[in-house]
Amino acid sequence: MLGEFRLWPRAASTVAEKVDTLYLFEVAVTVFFTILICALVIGMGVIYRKGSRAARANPPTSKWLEAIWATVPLVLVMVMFAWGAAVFYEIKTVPDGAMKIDVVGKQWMWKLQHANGKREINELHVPVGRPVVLRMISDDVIHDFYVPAFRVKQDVVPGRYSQLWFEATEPGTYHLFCAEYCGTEHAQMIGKVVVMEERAFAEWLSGTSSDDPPAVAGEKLFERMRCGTCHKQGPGGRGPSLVGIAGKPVPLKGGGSVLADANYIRESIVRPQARIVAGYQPLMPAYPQLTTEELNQLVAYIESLGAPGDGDAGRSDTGPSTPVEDATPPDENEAPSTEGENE
Ligand code: HEC
Ligand SMILES: [Cu+2]
Repeated sequence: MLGEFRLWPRAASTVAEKVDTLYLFEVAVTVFFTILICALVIGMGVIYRKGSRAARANPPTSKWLEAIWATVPLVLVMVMFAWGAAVFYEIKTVPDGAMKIDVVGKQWMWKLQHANGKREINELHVPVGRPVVLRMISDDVIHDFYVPAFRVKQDVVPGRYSQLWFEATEPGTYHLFCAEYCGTEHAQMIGKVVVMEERAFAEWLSGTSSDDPPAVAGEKLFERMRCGTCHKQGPGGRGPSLVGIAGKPVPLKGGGSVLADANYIRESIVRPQARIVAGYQPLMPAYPQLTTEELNQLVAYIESLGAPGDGDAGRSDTGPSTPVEDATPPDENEAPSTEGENE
């Protein structure tokens, strides 16, 4: 609960205990060697103090002793490395079908939006026992989304999406902090994560919301900005069709290709000249007037255009990326399904 004094934050996510176990192991190893080394330094200091009668002739030399004190630390450090890498990999790998939530950090608040359009400020409601993935971006300076009880923390930077996933294991209310100093009111940039039972969450989520889902808002914006004058749904436009590009490799002018993840799509709108699609002219104007949220909406809309499966591929920017050689050919039988996962 908030406000209660504890030495250790509650462990309320699937990774929390794993992080704690690793952390305790490292603390235990450190404490053990600190005590051992201090004891030896003090003990030897006393035994061999000036004027003591300790035998000083023939100091013992042993190759075995040296081998041991080189090998034991090496093994311990390699265990920490392998164990740490395994836990890190788990924290960084978003499970399939995770529930998607948009996060915008700005001085000095967290703005969140669920896939059905419902918005929250400084408060995030999530269901228990279900993986949730946050797609985060900053409106201004670097912030950092930190939920101690979940043992997850991720920088939220301007101009680029980062992501964070967790699965809460216990209903309750948990602290949310900005963990990157971000200006005068950084200390006020706090909030809470409310973990609810699935049923209560569904009820909460379906409660009144006057906002369109991001993808729908994005479609309206796409029309208002007249993006469709160049981007037709089929071939023949001055710009490429955007249907089904999300999560697929896009061939670039001058060779090579790039995975059309959220960051690429966003960049294509903000700085169209940065990377030009093969076979097209650099005709697209930049859109510096679009706000962070509008860009999120356009990205969500483009991802929803015939995205494979639940569109997850387009949203994972740190997960295992698809090597270009493995790319599915465009004629593969892949019915453009709607976002089945979130509703
Ligand atoms: C004047 C025509 C024109 C307009 C208007 C236009 N685009 Fe483009 N767009 C292009 C062209 C040409 C390309 C391909 C060349 C390039 O990469 O810049 C492109 C590329 C893109 C890409 C990358 C596509 C890919 O296959 O990798 C995205 C995403 C995109 N545009 C989104 C938009 C959005 C969103 C808008 C409206 C806010 C918009 N465009 C308005 C001409 C246009
Ligand atoms: Cu901040």
